[in-house]
Amino acid sequence: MRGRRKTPWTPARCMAHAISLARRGRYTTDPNPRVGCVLEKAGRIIGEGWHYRAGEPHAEIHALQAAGGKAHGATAYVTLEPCSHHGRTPPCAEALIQAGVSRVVVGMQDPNPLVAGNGIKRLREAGVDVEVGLLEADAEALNLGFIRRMSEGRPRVCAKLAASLDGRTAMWSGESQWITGASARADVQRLRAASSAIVTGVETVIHDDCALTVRADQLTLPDADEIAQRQPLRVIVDSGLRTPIGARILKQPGTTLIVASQDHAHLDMAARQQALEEAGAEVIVLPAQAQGRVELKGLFEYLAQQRDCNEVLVEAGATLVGACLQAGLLDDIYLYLAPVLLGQSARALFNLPGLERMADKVHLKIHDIRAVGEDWRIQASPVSV
Ligand code: AOF
Ligand code: ZN
Repeated sequence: MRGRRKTPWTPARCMAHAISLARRGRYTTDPNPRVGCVLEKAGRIIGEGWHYRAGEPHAEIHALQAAGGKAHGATAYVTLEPCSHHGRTPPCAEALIQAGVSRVVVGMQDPNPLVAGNGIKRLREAGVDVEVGLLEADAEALNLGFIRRMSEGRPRVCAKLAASLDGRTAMWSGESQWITGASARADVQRLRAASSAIVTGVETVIHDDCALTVRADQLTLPDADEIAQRQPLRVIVDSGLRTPIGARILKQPGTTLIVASQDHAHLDMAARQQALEEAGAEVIVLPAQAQGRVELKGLFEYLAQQRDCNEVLVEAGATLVGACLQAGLLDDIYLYLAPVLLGQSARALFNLPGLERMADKVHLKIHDIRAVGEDWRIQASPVSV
């Protein structure tokens, strides 16, 4: 009887496997990128690894450790260019050279200015054969936020919204819990866990007394406890420092950052700031835009440049998400639609001042629609026409 032939480990299959390994770091590597590595020799995988957490070994090091002496003469498939710098860990390009790896196939160049082609250069100088760009788009898709921060100094920004089938997010009174079901809320937990920061507005904090944390018991992932050890930075846009001292969000593990606007500096906010700091918050003051509101573009740049945020999730009311949308700051929208109707006196999803004629309508491109429990999730991004 003839044995079943195994699928050969072609270069594309090796890289696809490295990409799936990288995804295992989806919720834990922040602020580092997700990276996977496969070592192949004579048609066999002799080692593999992925980057799990910042400060811990990079993907290549795990793969080299698994392969041991067999790494000599092997081909490494790495989703991101091997690093050349001494960061929290020593350079991976050096480790690959020392192990005698003869060929390295790279998914994409590292946009980190500390690396940016130097890893590839170092490998080539040492006589290693290097190819760049295999499954590049898939390698990039792993780290859209990291790429954005490194190359443009701003994060990738997504908004999460939940609404009834008639597009309403809350009753007129502000009552909004809960529109969507438990499965959709678990899905939001995963969105949060993959984010560097969650941004909300002071009105949402006042009305919902939300915690905006990642909760292990709601994550429905095998390593939920490990994942929940890292809490995304919680950011409250609160130009006039109206966050209640007793708000739940201030008592959660991790950091709550309250962002006030310079225009309110004339008010005597020092006492208020001190009280909020004593209640556990960090308070900063950023430039203002119209009506004394915090300038959102500047806020996102601050989050990328000063707080290492790759991916920011906005979970806020119609005014703040509307302002983000109108300022062209939203990359993607995750809209959960529940099979309920709230009626015409309930609140709408976005406040978009100035939108009056059909010609003014905002266009979206829908990328994905899926059922999540009883609800539907639409993923869409704004497009200019
Ligand atoms: C790699 N392989 O698996 C990862 C890389 O502070 P460190 O030492 O962890 O370095 C972080 C930087 O290293 C990060 O910004 C990115 O440029 C690169 N990440 N490189 O060779 C990996 N995670
Ligand atoms: Zn490295």
